Amino acid sequence: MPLPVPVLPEGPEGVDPAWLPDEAFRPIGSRRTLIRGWGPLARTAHQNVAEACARFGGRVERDASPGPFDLVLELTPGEDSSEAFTYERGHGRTTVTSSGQRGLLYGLFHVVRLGEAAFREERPRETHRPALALRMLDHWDNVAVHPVMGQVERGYAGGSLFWEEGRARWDLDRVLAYGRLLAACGINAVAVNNVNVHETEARLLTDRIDEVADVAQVLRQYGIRTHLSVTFAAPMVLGGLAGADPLDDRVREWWAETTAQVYQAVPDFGGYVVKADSEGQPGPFTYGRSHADGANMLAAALAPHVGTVHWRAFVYDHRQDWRDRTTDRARAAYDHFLPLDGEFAPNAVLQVKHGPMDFQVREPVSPLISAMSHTRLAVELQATQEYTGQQQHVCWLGPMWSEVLRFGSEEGLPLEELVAVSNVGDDPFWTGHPLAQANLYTFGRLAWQPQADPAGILDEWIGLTFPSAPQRLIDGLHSVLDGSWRTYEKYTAPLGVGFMVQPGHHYGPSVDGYEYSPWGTYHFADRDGIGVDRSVASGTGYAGQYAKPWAEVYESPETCPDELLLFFHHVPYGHVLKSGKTVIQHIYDTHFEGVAEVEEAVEVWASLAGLVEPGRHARVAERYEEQLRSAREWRDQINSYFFRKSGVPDAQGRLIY
Ligand code: GCV
Repeated sequence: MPLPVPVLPEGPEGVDPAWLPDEAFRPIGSRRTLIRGWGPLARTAHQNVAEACARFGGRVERDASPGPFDLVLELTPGEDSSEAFTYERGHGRTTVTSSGQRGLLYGLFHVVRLGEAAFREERPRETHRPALALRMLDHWDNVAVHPVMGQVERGYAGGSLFWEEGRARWDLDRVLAYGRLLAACGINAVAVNNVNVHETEARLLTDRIDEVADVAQVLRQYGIRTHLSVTFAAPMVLGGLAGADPLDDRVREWWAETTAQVYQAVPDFGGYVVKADSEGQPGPFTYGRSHADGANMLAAALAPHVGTVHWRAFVYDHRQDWRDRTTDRARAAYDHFLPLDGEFAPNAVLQVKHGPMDFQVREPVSPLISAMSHTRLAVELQATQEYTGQQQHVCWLGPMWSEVLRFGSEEGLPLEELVAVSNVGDDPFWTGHPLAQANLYTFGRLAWQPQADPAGILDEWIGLTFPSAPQRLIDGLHSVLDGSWRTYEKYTAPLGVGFMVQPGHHYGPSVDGYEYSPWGTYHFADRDGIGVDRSVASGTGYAGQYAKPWAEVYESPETCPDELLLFFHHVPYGHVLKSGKTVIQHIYDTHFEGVAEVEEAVEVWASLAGLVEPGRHARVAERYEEQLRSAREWRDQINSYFFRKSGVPDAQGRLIY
């Protein structure tokens, strides 16, 4: 029985279509498509094609309709949960097949990405499948507006997409549009609330689970499973128990019953995300239990429902004294978790930040990731630009993430899952800075294929977001985005030292902002030199947490890569880098260069006026003004600080205040 041609719910007014403008669907919408097979996501695929056809004059048919067809999307017998699809073009027809609902939808978006080429270029059958099973976004969204952090912790794109006026949004059209964008870059899971779980948000687990169900019901239409951040203390704060000891039977029963109720409300619920014994959040240490005990208790509650617990490894001492040179925050995750390797339940995933500190512009890859060979791992990236310009600055993170994912060996990191902290809010451009959308898209595509060339993904994003753009626009967009991470690195903290930011909000320079704080974030600059000695021979021993050859490479200033030198070593300002420059001259040069690169990008952007839709152009131009101001401030503060400390003048005699 053919379905009536449905029309997608009206898109939310005034919202940027990001990488799915109507125009991206023209090649499909102006042709004849056949969809074979039934199911919820086949229906979603049908809706998308039908909407495009209504706009561009093509037709979409179901099942047994007579041909000919330009495009056939077909569900084949087999594994229903498959995300893989085949693609081929021959005899005047493009065919996508999958045995899975998600696979079919991903196949459709593959055709959208190819555009006209999907109907012109002959292609033998090829199979596409994601390298990583879980590709998840964590939203640090609060339901209630937090007095210090606002609604979205470290959010730079307005309020929450999910929560409004203290509850789940009544109108979830925007969430549906979000689900569509995410599916189009391959993301299949979303955690809908902050890992710092406050009082109101704790209740999403129990008496407010229906609100989570509302959101899940919408995301499900695009193959996205919903996860929830929960507080380890939930049995006390919600269940009235005296404690939350993970080995106490009453506590375990409470979690088992509560979890069963969650699945009543959300049958395809993905599982829990937990930040425990970290930055003041409750955890198993209170009861003398280990992180494995804590994670396994939740894993046991989730196992009957095939759910997963994501247990975060971001555990460190945040009450340190800067005089204490033996405690090193960079060591903490490895020291805490390596002894537990092999102790985690099969449905417990350890979620590890990509670097050992906290999403700085440059960090080495966390040694824990390669070390936990008997534990399921997810690597956590940060799309929200907490330390990389807060979506005021253009900082496309594709190259950084790609370096992380390719670290160590030909195959890259041993991973099953990739997570990023979302950079999206209720801003009309989704990410505040319209060009920050490229980070979200790149994350999804890298999670699908971690070995992909990030510059190719960037071009894909440009092609989708600006279909039929003239070459000048394509080149301009590519040039302002492609090198922007390195530009940002140049004008901010040098050579792998981090945290030279304003305390609290983390925007803008403050060289000593975190230098005497309890957070374990020091650069130890004095009149003679700068950097943290993390060698085994004379420092904290962190370099020894790596396997060979990295332990040796990082151990000595002679072999340590320049860009991480100050992360691993304390050296004099006159130390000569592999580049041939001294550390102090490198600091001056990169800071002048970084600002010059921003000035150039500002000009490129100005030259694109008229080629970009005016609202979007104006938003980016306004952000560039702030980026330039801020980059100059960074340059001057960093240069003056180190000129004063070292007493060494700039070899080129440029203006240093
Ligand atoms: C959600 C950093 C951020 C915090 C964040 C924390 C984490 O410390 O500044 O806002 O809390 O990381 O990842 O848990």
